[in-house]
Amino acid sequence: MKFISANWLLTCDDNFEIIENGAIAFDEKIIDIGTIDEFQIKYPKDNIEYLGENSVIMPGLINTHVHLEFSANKTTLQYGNFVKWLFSVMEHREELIEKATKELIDKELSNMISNGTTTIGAISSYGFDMDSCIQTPLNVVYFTEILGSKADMIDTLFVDFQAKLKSAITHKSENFIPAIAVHSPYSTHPFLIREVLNIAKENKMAVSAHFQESKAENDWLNHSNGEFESFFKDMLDQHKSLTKPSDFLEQFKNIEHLSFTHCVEANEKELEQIKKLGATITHCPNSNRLLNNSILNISYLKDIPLAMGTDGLSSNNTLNMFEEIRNAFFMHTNLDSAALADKLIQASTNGGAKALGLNKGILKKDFDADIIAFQLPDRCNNPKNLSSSIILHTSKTTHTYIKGNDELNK
Ligand code: MCF
Ligand code: FE
Repeated sequence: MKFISANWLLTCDDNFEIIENGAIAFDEKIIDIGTIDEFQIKYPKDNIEYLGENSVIMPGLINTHVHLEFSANKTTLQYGNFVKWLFSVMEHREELIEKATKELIDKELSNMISNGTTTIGAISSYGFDMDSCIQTPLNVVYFTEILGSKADMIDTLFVDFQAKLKSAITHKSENFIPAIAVHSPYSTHPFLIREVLNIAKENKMAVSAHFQESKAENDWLNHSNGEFESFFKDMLDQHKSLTKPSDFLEQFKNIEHLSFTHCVEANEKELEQIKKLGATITHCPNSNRLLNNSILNISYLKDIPLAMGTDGLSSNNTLNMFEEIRNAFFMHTNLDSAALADKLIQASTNGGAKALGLNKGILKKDFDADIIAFQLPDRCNNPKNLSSSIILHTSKTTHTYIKGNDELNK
């Protein structure tokens, strides 16, 4: 059993309890949690390692949505407009995928560990990131993606999807968990959606989908016009949207661990449906900014659970979750800064675990010991300022424990 202590311990439980001078005992799971004083009485013979001045202990960060196969993009893709970006992905996809070698993906995963991430939801379009995801110490919920709207391609696409999913299932382990991603309502045929969701239900798999990411998507789904019209006509000879947003959402009933990424254009009715489905919204603020999509209206979400993701390097310059939530902190100017900071930290831990269906994200007895620690540059006098101090001053951790092992100090 290991014992560590710090000036501040954020449990990220549902009440966002913070313990000043906190201590935690763990092996693979969390065994006990309390104040340093309590621990000294309870465990008089054990060495409780103090992590230094202005130290903080909190749950590891959960990056609920990332596309590792696009990790080679730096300056290739066209930002500033969602449809132009999509065209540029189609044009450069082969070269980007080829450049995203195992070494490159491994390097990104190891950077994530240094940046305090302990779990990712990896959306896999091709399966080329599978070996890296199996070998990394990170916990990976591995989403095999289904994508394709052309009726004459459905059978081929489904066979290909089944083969990739089967391969993921063969490698299932405690820290590599197969799951299913539906790319989006505009790009995936309703037949494929129905079939893959049946598989998800039978196997109790987590499911994720991009939803209402851009105005172009909203116009196309509701009116079959807008910026997507020429895209579908020219690329796919398709003249009408295959589904309405609410019909798309209806298909996701009875999925236990469900998340929709982006949702920046979702209207009140769609948000109500998302809430009824018990789903989480995954917010990827950097990606929304770079593709000139809207800023998610967090107040509009009311009590829909929130998680955070970086999306891929196809629409971001970093996979560092601290940098992601720092940008979100500056972006949502209509919210009180301290309350927003708490919400973003909660969404990056507890919220991510809920979206992915994991026993993580909270420092509490019997939860997995995915724990990070770091030091703030100076004393924090008030727990009310702790989350914003963390978000403003942290990019890396000194300790990243995954199931009780410190992956930074081996
Ligand atoms: O979330 C962003 C933007 N929205 C949609 N798709 C992607 C994102 N980042 C990467 N993608 C992938 C997606 O999984 O790009 C491809 C899909 O395989 C786009 S479809 C040509
Ligand atoms: Fe994405």
